[in-house]
Amino acid sequence: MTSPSNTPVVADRAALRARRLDEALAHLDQSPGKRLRPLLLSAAAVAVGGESVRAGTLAAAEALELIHTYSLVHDDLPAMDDDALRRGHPTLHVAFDEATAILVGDGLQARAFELIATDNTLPPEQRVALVACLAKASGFEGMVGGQSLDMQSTGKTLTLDALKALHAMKTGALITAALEMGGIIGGASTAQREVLCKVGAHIGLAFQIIDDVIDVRSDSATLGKTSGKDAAAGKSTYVSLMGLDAAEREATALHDDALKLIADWGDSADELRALISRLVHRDR
Ligand code: GRG
Repeated sequence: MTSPSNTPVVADRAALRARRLDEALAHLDQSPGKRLRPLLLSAAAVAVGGESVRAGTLAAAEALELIHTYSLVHDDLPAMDDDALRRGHPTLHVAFDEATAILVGDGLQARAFELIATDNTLPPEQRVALVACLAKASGFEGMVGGQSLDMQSTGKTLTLDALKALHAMKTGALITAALEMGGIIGGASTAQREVLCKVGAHIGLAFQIIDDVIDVRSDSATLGKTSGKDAAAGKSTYVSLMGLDAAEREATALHDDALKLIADWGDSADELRALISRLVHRDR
């Protein structure tokens, strides 16, 4: 007879895989994003002297994209932005249901940390540093905190400084984490990591400013998501506070300052420079 202590709790793991979650993940796979954060991570690793395509880089880059994807799935929920369109396709809670969208987001988040923690090609101390960096950027002091501030800002006119602080957390923290994680994998010195964080703060802000500019300039079909939502919800945006031209000038200045920070980094930083420019000179 099998004793309770050696009876497997999960007799057949494959049978326990929830088909609905697999279908929901397949729906997300139909419309991948621009993968800017994984690209930034890899470019930062190369910039500080690491190799771009090694297993550990791929695991960390994938983890970052999973966190980003979870944030978009949850952001679209009725309790948050209540959006029906994302990347040109129905949002997950519309195509499936709210419970599935919440669970997929939760699962993606857990999987992200699992990917890093179990990657045997990364030294244990790097795994710990990567998990800590990604968790901090995702959590109360980063994206989640920024999202909460954003939700509380509906119908209020924020000062420019308050808007910047909100976006540094909501959007900037994960972009900065991409660079910092690349630095960790590439073996960056403390000084290089500090520069990468400064670059992240600059381009995170520039990225969000351009997002607001594109939101005004484009229609929903071009954007693949509902355009003009923040303004319609009475939220402050860079365009509403600064005007379109000044917002574009500010993004260009941040872009230029970011490039100056890595001006003496040599050819290994070319990929990073190109990405920084792509981030600001984008139309979607
Ligand atoms: C729900 C915890 C939680 C957080 C949500 C990031 C975020 C916080 C919400 C997204 C809202 C939004 C549209 C912010 C503007 C900046 C942004 C993150 C745009 C989307 O990122 P891209 O352009 O998307 O990299 P793709 O689709 O290319 O992956």
